[in-house]
Amino acid sequence: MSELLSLLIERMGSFVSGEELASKLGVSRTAVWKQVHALKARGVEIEVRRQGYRLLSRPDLLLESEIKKRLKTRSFGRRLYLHQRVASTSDLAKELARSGEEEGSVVAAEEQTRGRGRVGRAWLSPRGGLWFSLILRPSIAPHEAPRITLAFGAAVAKTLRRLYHLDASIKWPNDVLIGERKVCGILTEVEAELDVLTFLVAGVGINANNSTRSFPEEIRKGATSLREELGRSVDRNELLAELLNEFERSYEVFLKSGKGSLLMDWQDLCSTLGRKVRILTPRETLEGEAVAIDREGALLVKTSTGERRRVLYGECIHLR
Ligand code: BT5
Repeated sequence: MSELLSLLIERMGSFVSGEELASKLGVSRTAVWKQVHALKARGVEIEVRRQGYRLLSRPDLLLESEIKKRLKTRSFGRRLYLHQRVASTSDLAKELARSGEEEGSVVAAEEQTRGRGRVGRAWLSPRGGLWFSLILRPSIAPHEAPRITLAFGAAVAKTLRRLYHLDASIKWPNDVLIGERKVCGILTEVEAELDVLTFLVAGVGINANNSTRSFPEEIRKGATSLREELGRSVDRNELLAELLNEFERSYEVFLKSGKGSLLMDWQDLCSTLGRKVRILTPRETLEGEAVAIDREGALLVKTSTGERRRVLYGECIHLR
């Protein structure tokens, strides 16, 4: 179905005969007809006439062929599982990983009904957003996993800057902001045996073409979407492919050279450094100035008494 749609996208606005489509796809004309009707049922606007089929507007759907034609990766996104509606793409990715799925596979969905944030928080995932999870099998110790989240956060911020010229920055540890509003969250989950990581699932949620207006007030005031920032929709297939290209590049640097060079990027893209922050950890709340990120990805905070504290996990609030 995705290939048929790709052919219609290439010829948008003009009729393509059933015969031509059938021969290009190597299927019968009846099969083409059935696929067209399945697409129409999903809301894709296709006009059906005697002379063939005509796509009336570009559909906002994740399509394997549209993603793959832009991928420059070795393994990331080479296997794609695209769904309409799931509870959580990270749950599916974890199930796949447990049954031996290879590194680089991606699960994405148009909509999540139980999207998850950290520590049991909910992640709102209506249609129009980009919700996906990537399976990785790095040979690292579980405590090194947060560095990968940092690297991917930087990769998201860089990609949003490059594709859309937006003022994207990272809020330690795992949010991507535009201005002061959250456009993306990343959830990294690991499974390990003893001290060896068996797999890691990086779940990425980006408010792309969805609106944040329907979100509850307390979430809406801190959230934004690409469409709201740009005043137009983005091509989510292009965005996903470009993110995977950037993720794989960062991941390879991370595996080869440790984290040095990633940190350089990270510092440049981080809006937390130099700010007054409040950090909430399960044990305490502390306030001070965020002064640095260390090699482990921990945030160093200088408190009002001049004490330097190191926080590896926690919630960060920008105070000014
Ligand atoms: C995160 O958690 O930011 C990680 C979000 C990861 C979502 C992806 S989507 C694909 C994959 N599948 C999943 O089930 N999850 C991953 P955290 O830092 O805990 O932030 C959660 C908080 O962000 C919530 O408590 C809300 O306040 C806010 N929030 C919820 N939905 C949001 C949205 N769509 N946009 C902006 N903020 C949101």
